[in-house]
Amino acid sequence: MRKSSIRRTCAALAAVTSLALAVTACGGTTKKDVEKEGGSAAAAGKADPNAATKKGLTVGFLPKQVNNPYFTVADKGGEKALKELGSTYKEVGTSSGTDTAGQVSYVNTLTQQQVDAMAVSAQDPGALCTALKQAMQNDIKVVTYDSDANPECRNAFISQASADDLGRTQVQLLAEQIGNKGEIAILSAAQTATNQNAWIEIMKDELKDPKYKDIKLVKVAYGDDDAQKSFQQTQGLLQEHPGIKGIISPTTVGIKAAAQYLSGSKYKGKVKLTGLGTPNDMRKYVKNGTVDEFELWDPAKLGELAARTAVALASGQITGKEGETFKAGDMGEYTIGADGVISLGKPTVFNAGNIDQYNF
Ligand code: RAM
Repeated sequence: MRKSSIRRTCAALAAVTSLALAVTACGGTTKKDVEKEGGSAAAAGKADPNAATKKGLTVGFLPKQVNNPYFTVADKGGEKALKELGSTYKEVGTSSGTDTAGQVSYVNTLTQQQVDAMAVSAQDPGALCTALKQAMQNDIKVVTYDSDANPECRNAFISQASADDLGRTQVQLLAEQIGNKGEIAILSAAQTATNQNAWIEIMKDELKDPKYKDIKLVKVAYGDDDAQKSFQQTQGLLQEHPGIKGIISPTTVGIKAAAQYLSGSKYKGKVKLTGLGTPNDMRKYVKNGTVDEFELWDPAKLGELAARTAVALASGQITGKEGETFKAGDMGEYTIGADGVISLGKPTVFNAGNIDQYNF
């Protein structure tokens, strides 16, 4: 039986039985069968950088949260790239940033729909693993973008910038704004978020530098990428710790909600706020003096790179191994780093001087 017909039969089986059963019955056979059939180098685990870019593929995007403007921009970048490549884009996802069970069922849905690849931003590094592994056993390529899953559960991770750069630069931005002195807090997204947790660990490490000896991190609060909860958490932070001099919010939803709270309070301009935000969300707060400087990468480029990586994987040009390179259209050539991580580049810092040059 050819691989494509194996996949179709299995997906049909998955549709009528429980997916786990279908995958147990089918998943283990697909890869081996292909190898026995003398399938492509990629199917046998080797990249073929000269393989033609396949057209007519379907790539499913599963962001952390569908109604989050950051992911709207990122996924549009993916959609545009897929159109250019002659493939089809689709997006599924939950409206809450903390619905890991919902994310798992969307991975299963994409598997049942036999997409060729999926790009996933994980709300939790471990929760999606079983479902993602089932997808890969069904020969679906899995890239994570923005927020990683455990490395064995995906082929590659498209990282927005190195976690090290992002963690350290956010502390540096705030330290400068508060003159290296005072209590600070972090307003994060979900408590399980892989990306925010990685950055927070690095922030804590950066804070160990003796030059920050007069800065004290008093609390890490979680707003769950929910605007109202993030607003309330900011209010709560300042009630609990009225001496706070600065807040870092490494989430676009959190920083916007915190800015909204600060700008309508007596703390406006006095309590400094930085972190990761989109220029369109933050413009108003930079102009009204609530926020001095914050940073981000271009989410559209992140989505585009995720789409191009997914297509390169599905075309067999790369397998996700360290050292493999591929051409990502106009974005140029990318090399896969350790643990299958592909890094987009350096973040951009936004302030009153440059914010009007950006529209996302
Ligand atoms: C939010 C999400 C996303 C993160 C950005 C900075 O939109 O938590 O995962 O990368 O902020």
